Amino acid sequence: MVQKLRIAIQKSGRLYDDSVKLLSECGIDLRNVRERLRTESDDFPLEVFFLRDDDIPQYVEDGVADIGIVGENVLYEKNRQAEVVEELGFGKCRLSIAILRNQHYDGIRTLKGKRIATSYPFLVASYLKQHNVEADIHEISGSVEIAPGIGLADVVADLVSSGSTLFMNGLKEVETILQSQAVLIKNKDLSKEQLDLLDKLLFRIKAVKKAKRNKYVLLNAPNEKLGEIIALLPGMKSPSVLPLAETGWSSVHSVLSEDEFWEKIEQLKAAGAQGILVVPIEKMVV
Ligand code: PRT
Ligand code: ZN
Repeated sequence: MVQKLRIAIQKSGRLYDDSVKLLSECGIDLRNVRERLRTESDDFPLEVFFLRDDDIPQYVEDGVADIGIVGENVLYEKNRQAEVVEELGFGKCRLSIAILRNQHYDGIRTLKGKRIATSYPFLVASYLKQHNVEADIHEISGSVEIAPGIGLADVVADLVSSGSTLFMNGLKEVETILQSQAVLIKNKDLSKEQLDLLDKLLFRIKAVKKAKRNKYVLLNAPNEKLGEIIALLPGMKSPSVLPLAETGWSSVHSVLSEDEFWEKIEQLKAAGAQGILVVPIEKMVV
């Protein structure tokens, strides 16, 4: 029988679309995703389980799934034995402590003896312990942000991305417990065959991630400026230079990373580059 890698992803919710999209960008399209129970792929030896995100760390620890995609917030809250193999760059948020906007905050000591409502009791307790602060943690499973308004707690610890939920509930962030994003996790005791399959999948994931961080740039340059322009462009090895039909001009092709993109474009223009085209890259294998 052909060995398959079993992956657990969220059944529905904030990580579902990006998880399925990532697999698809890796050339792995799933059959019957609509049923969202269990499916396979025709393109890669992969079996997919759709689960609540809270259950994914345990399924991976127990080896019911070999790998999984889950937020670091859930992984560390559940405190399960599963290894992070790759950060996936989506589902970004932070677990923060927030208090009512009109309350004075004078450092973490302010939280001493307060009632803190959260769905992350383990992470909050660890954070408070690390800072030697004793407080009263109330675990609630949802709508944490309304707890102070209804008198259930003085303080909340919840996930924040844009901050608008806290703002609309009259709260302000005072401490960040954890920065989180979706990660690929693996069971600790995978077989050699499973690890080989995971390596293949990781190779594809890295190529997709790298492509997203980079852009393909084409520009025209007067030949006398080529030296200066090429010095600005690292490329994968070095830029490609092709003669244009018009004498005295060349077309330069290269790859630029997103971090330095705007700065480099300005420098290229200043150095005499014209007709700069920027194209997204689908996959990047180096
Ligand atoms: O049903 P299941 O248990 O699988 O899903 P769930 O309801 O527990 O989780 P879901 O789908 O809401 O979130 C899945 C994961 O997405 C989380 O575990 C995080 O890793 C990640 N994530 C990223 C977020 C957010 N951003 C986020 N903003 N999860 C939740 N939120 C909520 C937050 O709880 C708060 O209510 O959004 C609100 C805050 O958002 P802002 O933009 O107003 O700050
Ligand atoms: Zn959940």
